[in-house]
Amino acid sequence: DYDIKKYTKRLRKVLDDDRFEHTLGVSYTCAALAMRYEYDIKKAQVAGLLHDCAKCIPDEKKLQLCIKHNIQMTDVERKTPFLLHAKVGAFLAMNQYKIKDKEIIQAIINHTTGKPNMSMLDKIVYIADYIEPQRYKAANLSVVRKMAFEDINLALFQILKDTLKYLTESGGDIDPMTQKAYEYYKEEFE
Ligand code: DGI
Ligand code: FE
Ligand code: FE
Ligand code: FE
Repeated sequence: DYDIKKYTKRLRKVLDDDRFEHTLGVSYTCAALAMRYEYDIKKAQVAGLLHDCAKCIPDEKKLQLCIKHNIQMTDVERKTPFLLHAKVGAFLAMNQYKIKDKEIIQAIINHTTGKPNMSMLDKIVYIADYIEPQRYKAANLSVVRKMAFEDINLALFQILKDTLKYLTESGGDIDPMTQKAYEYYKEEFE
């Protein structure tokens, strides 16, 4: 079973204070969304807890870990290595935190870019990451926070749309997966 106390203890050591607080916020928000959408609460909590476990690893080290462990990188990830905290985080969840559940691992991989046809847990973590109580630098927060508990797919699409808009305006390189995720859900809503 999941030793949430042990994971939390490790995370407190490997994350800075703000990231640790964000992590707790995401974990509890995941639990709340799991209650609303009748998903396994413990699994949602664990996925939220571990989603950013690689966030405080320096970029150079993340790139090294990807090369060493054959983790495939896109060109955008090579250029924007912070994106790799998702894939590296999934790797650490498996190998350090000993998580065997594939849905949890996938949710960690998908938490930054999203992807087409996300699982319920992918959606829960992706959305919780955006709406957790400490988050304040995101578009349409109060609207999306309410929407998340009313229509999970609509909230997901709104976040994908706002993220793409932000990346386009700020000139960030867009990962192919972010673009594909947006287009997939756009089909559904526009
Ligand atoms: O790790 P967190 O900050 O909690 O959240 P996250 O892992 O979801 O990362 C959020 C940031 O990632 C946000 O500023 C948007 C950015 N992002 C998402 N998709 C892409 C992206 N940045 C770039 N450059 N390209 C993407 O495709
Ligand atoms: Fe993240
Ligand atoms: Fe996110
Ligand atoms: Fe996060």
